[in-house]
Amino acid sequence: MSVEADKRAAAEFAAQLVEDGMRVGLGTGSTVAPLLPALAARGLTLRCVSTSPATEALARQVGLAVEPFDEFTDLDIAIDGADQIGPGPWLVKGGGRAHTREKIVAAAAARFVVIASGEKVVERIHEPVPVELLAYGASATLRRLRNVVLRPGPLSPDNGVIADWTGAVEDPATLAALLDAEPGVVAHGLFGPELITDIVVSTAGAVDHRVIA
Ligand code: DER
Repeated sequence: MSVEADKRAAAEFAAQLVEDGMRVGLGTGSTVAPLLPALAARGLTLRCVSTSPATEALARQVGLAVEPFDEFTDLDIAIDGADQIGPGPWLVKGGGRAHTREKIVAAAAARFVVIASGEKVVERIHEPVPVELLAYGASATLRRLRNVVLRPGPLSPDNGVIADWTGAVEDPATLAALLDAEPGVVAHGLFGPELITDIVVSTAGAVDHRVIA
C-alpha cells in the first residue's frame, strides 16, 4: 500500500471518531487532506476550526462549516498529522509551517488525534524541529539561539518567522523547555504527551489506533 493510501486510511479511521454536533479542530498537511472529504461524507452537523488558510479552503470545498476560532473557548476534538512520532509520545510538527496554530488548537481540544502513515514513526525524535519566531527582534533571537537557522520561504499566517532547530535532540522535554523559555520564540514543533490523546498510524494498510489518555 502506498504512503498516500496509508495517509488516507489513517485519516478515514480518525473521521469515524467524530460525533454529530462536535466542534472540530482541523490540522494542516497532506494527511489531513483526505480527512476533510471523509468528514464531509459522514453528513454530520459539525462546527470546524482551521489551522491554516490551505485547510480552510479545502474544508470549504467539501462543504464543511469553518468558523473563526474566536467563536470557541474549547473544542471537542482536533485531528492533525505529524512529521515525526516518537517515544513519549512526542511529535515533531511544523513541516507545513502551521505548528503554532496547530498547537493552540490541540491545546483547546478535549481529544487530540494524531494521524500518520507508518514512516512517520521514529525510534528517537531528531532534528529539524520547527520554531516560529516573532518577527520583531528575530535577528537578536536567532543570535541568542544556537542551532536555530532560518527556513527559506514565507512568513507564517500570523506573520511569524519560521526557522528550525538543527542541533541534536537529546531529550524532547528538555529542548521544549529551552525553546519555550526563549523570549521571541512564539512556538516550537515539539508536541508532548500532555497534548496527545490518540495516535492513528496506518502501515501497509494496517491501521493501529493507540489511545494515550
Ligand atoms: O506542518 C505540520 O504541522 C503538519 O501537520 C505536518 O506535521 C504533517 O504534515 P503531512 O501530513 O503532510 O506529513
